[in-house]
Amino acid sequence: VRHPLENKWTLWFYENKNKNWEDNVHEVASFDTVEDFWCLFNHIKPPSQLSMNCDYNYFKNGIKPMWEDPSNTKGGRWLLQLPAAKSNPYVDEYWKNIIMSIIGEVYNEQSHEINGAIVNVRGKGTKIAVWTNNASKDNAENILAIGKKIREILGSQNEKLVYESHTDTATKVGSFAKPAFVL
Ligand code: M7G
Repeated sequence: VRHPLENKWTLWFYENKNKNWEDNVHEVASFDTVEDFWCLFNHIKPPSQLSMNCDYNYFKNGIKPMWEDPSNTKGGRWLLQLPAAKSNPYVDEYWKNIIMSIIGEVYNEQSHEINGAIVNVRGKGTKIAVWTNNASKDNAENILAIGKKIREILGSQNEKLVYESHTDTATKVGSFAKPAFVL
């Protein structure tokens, strides 16, 4: 018996091969049942064992994990910045719980605003982000509801969460964009 998911999802993998950023991002596999998700998820390394400068991207099928995708151009991300994965006992757990939350559609009326989630494994630290499709200030209520749900999913560690629009991220100077919201 297979349990269908509300949406079909695609895993993309980023590996730095000194090409254009876009050419380093590759589609790996898609799934639309709980069983196929676990088969894939359990088959690949968790973030803590991934090589430096790699990303996993889980996005709704049809949405590319890039600012330029029409579903992302007006969107943004809830961002969790953590110490480097190898030294952080929470990274894999957080990542698993975040992915389960998006494919399980736990975001209530805001579920349709969720486009995907990304983990960036970097020397300076690991980033986990949930990408949403509407970063407009008018949408603050929904953005904050999603952020609070993410906080719930992460549990009691009280990690800092910041929301940035992709426009701000793409045009930032230095390491950080000015966050639109902080939780
Ligand atoms: P990152 O990999 O998200 O984070 O962005 P990092 O700085 O911790 O490594 C690194 C760089 O990759 C950005 O400054 C961009 O040059 C490029 N890049 C990242 N993303 C998510 C995109 C994207 O969606 N579109 C394009 N064109 N470039 C991107």
